[in-house]
Amino acid sequence: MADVAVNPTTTDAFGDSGVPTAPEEASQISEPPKKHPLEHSWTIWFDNTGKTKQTSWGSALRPVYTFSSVEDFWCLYNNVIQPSRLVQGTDFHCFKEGISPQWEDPRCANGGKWTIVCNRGKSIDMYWLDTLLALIGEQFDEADEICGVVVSIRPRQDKISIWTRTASNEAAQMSIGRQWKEFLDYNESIGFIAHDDAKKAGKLNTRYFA
Ligand code: MGP
Repeated sequence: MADVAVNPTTTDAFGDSGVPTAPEEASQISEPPKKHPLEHSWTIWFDNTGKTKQTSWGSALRPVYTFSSVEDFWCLYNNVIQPSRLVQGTDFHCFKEGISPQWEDPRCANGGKWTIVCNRGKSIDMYWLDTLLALIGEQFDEADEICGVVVSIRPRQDKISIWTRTASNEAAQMSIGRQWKEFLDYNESIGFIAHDDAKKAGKLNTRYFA
């Protein structure tokens, strides 16, 4: 999938030096190449749970950027630091535009999440990128079921979770869980927790395993 990358910096009327080209030269430049649209627009959200322990959950949750083309994705990705270099307590989300990464959003309310845990270092960066590419490239058979993904940097173990819409749709959840493991070549068992169950009993209530 990575071979779809293009260099967005070559699409403007600036030379390699960053200096604008002369007017006659610029007039010969035809329209910049068209960007390759994604099926959905995606919004990156940022949260720092560590700094908000004393306040309510999500009070630092912010949308930071929305992209809707392959080129804008790579532009963002190349300019945003890797998960392994984020500070403890950071959550970084990539959700379909219009869906906010919280249980309260109506598209998430009846859903849940699959979670993989990762060791610090390169593996989380690789899993994060591969997951993003699978999502924005609509690689999942049940792509419509997916709300987004979050990477959580925590002192003990980092984790990545895919949020889905309909926890009661077991077949769809199992398809997403199995395909995700295949895409990442991830061999450990992973669990799916419905948000409703998380509210009541936390991790004790894992509903599905893949
Ligand atoms: P979590 O981050 O989903 O669990 O929720 P985790 O991964 O066990 O914890 P972490 O410390 O590794 O982040 C942790 C707690 O945050 C929950 O018990 C809720 O109190 C609160 N919380 C989490 N989420 C995703 C939401 C949400 O969407 N809405 C609200 N209101 N609270 C949430």
